[in-house]
Amino acid sequence: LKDNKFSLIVIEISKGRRMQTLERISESIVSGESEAAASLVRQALNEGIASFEILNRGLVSGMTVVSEKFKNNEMFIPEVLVSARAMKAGMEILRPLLAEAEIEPRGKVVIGTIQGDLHDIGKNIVAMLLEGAGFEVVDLGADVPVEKFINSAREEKADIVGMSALLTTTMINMKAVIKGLQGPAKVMIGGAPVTQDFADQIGANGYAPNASEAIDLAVRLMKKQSE
Ligand code: B1M
Repeated sequence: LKDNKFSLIVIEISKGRRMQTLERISESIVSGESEAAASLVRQALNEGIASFEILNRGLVSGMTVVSEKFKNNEMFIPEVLVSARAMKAGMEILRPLLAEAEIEPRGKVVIGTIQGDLHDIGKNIVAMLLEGAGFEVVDLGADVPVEKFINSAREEKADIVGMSALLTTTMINMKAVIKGLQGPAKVMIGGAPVTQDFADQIGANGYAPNASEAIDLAVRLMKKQSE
């Protein structure tokens, strides 16, 4: 009984330490400390925290705070950019680990942020998780011209074309890509202003409100592909 109690205490302490590390990762994103973000991600991995959990409960949770602060005028563009850089520093360490999770490609996704739009944090997360879920991902980057999406989908023989938009003024460019696409590729879209209604309106095959649902959606679209 004594031994059991001791084990429980040890488990609780280590849980507490893990939470602390995740919170510190989140804080390093908010304060925009790239080096701290990278070294805390390494520390979290050494503590045995799963890469998926570090991404969601550390990095993404920090960026969510940044989004809120930006919305409430508590943070401004230069600070947001510094936070975005810290997020990238942390993500660089996780990327190979998330990609290692599966071996056989489940399908090929050509992904990017639509023309006129420089926001790439959410798109990068979706791309990384897709890789982690076993998809082969061709990332076209941000501000991707309509023609480039269309040509790359054909050249890469993409199973899925994924588009992200964060601006109400750019999301409409997704419609032009869908119109120009020929072939069997399915289209999935996402980004803060995008909705299921909008996806239906422009004829996309699916919409996901966040990165984990984007992975489920991609898996579903691959099933439809083979039907
Ligand atoms: Co800009 N920005 N920004 N910004 N920025 C927003 C989007 C805004 C809502 C802020 C606000 O006013 N409240 C607003 C848009 C308003 C609108 O259109 N209605 C805005 C504006 C106006 C602008 C500028 C015009 C500002 C200016 O210059 N005056 C300018 C535009 C530049 C351009 O693109 N041409 C601009 C610039 C910037 C920065 C460069 C400073 C920086 C981007 C840095 C970068 O990405 N490298 C930035 C940021 C960081 C933001 C906010 C604060 C945060 C966005 C973010 O990274 N969120 C944002 C406020 C907000 O969204 N509340 C804002 C975290 C990220 C994890 O979430 O991207 O939503 P998100 O991705 C999620 C889901 O949406 C989903 O999964 C992701 C993970 O769960 N998802 C997909 C995303 N893509 C998907 C694709 C899928 C499926 C799911 O399938 C393919």
